[in-house]
Amino acid sequence: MIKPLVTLVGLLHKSKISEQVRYASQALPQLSSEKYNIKRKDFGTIKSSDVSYFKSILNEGRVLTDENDVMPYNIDWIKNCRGQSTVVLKPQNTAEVSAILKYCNEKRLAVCPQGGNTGLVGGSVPVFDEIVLNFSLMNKIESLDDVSGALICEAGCILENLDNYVRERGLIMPLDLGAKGSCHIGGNASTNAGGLRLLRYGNLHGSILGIEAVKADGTVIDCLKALKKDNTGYHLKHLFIGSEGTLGFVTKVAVSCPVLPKAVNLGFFGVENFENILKLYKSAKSSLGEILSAFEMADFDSINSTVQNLKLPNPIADYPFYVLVETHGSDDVHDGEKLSRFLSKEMESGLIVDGTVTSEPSKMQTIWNLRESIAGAGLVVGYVFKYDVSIPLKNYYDLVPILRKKVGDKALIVCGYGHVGDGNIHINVTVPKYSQEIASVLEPYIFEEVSKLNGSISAEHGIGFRKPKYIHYSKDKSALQLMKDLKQLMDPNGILNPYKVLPDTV
Ligand code: FAD
Ligand code: 2HG
Ligand code: ZN
Repeated sequence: MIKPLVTLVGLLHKSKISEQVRYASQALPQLSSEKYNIKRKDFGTIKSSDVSYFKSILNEGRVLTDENDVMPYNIDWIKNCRGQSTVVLKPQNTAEVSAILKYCNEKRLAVCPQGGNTGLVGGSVPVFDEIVLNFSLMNKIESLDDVSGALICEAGCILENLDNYVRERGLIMPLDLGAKGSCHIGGNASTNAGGLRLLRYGNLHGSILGIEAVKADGTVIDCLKALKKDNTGYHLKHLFIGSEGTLGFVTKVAVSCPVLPKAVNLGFFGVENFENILKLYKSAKSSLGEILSAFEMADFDSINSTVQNLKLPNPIADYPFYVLVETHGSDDVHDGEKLSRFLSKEMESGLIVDGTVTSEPSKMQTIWNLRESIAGAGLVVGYVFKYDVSIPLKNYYDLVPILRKKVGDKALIVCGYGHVGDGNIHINVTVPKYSQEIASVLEPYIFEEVSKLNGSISAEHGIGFRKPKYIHYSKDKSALQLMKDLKQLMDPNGILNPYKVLPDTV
């Protein structure tokens, strides 16, 4: 029986980032299977003998079956999806993951891999009674080569912990995101997470040097080389990067860590219109050159709703648009001057209306905190339809005003923000409560429009549970068929994260 809501809400607030968010509604989300009308596939159902087996290879404490203990693992970060799993397993090493999958494959038991459960497309939680395999106890750092920058660690290491660890040794992680306090490096690899530094350090297909993963039948695939160059046959690690747990479970990762920049400077600017943001981006690339590490934008509604809902300070006045520019370099005076010169030049040209430049850690933190908190701000007042799309820069912001008009007063806020340098905009449509009527105004319309603009329906969050039926807007039939063939080869019984990524029909 489900325990009183008070207890459940307490449990849901376990993770660090969830604490930032006071949810408007304390009700449990509707079951995903009902909300999206999904039929259970023909998998085995868990018996008490299965639970006994899991307890024999893990131990009592690492097999959760109490409904209250299991509940948080069934619900995603935005409280949109709710699965019906009755068992959560917490392996401590690769051999345990392998034994679990071998057993599940033989019994046709479906399994949902879960990292920090910060995913935004419902991929990290079960839909029906899939077993949750949670990686939080696989959190050991194996080695760090401080000359090459190669870090080898287990999949369940929290990104922020890794960043702190390598910082103490003169390096940084090549990726940074608002969920860093909770997300795992294995989750990052499995989603090919982008984030706030991608502009400078590239995506994980480049930064991940090697991967160890477990296939559906329990075979451990060892591609855990920490070499920059390795052209020996097929580059198999890439199959696991971004495949969202549908081809194998990532157990270890080798990551190339860049050098900790000696000088970090941050500018936060007010801008009159979106056209000026594009001009500013072009100018920033030429004025700041190799030290440019982030170029982010947010519209007034994104910043204003974050300020209002989360009571966060905005260091500058109200403007239609905001731009955040960060530099990573090696000379504090030189880099600071470069950014200040850029600010003065563009204030004179009128591209920047107002702005601030700082290298003081606490001030930079305030600005980044405002930017990173946009993702959770709408959840305080209602339900948020989240879209994460890539659009060619000249059309980057086009859909926001169009959607505002289309949803009218059904929405509390329609806002756009994101990683301009990567052509990736996040459009958040906040409504008082989830409704199928509003969902059908937005979808598939938004994906059709993105497709017409030659964009991608998922820039960085993935396809997960929410978007398989829309994947054809971004992927050709021939590519989808190859995805299906690979799935069949690596997971013939389809037990790895079912109902996710792949559409039912090609
Ligand atoms: P989970 O959410 O647990 O899982 C994500 C997917 O990966 C699921 O399909 C899951 O089944 C699978 N998975 C997890 N671990 C493994 C494993 N070891 N092996 C195989 N499959 C696995 N994303 C960005 O790209 N850029 C951002 O800037 C960004 N900012 C965010 C800010 C906030 C506040 C939040 C809440 C989310 C943000 N995200 C962002 C989304 C999310 O944090 C990323 O997708 C992240 O990489 C997920 O990591 P996780 O450990 O939480 O994975
Ligand atoms: C970000 O860039 C994240 O802040 C989250 O990718 C985006 O929640 C979102 O829409
Ligand atoms: Zn993002």
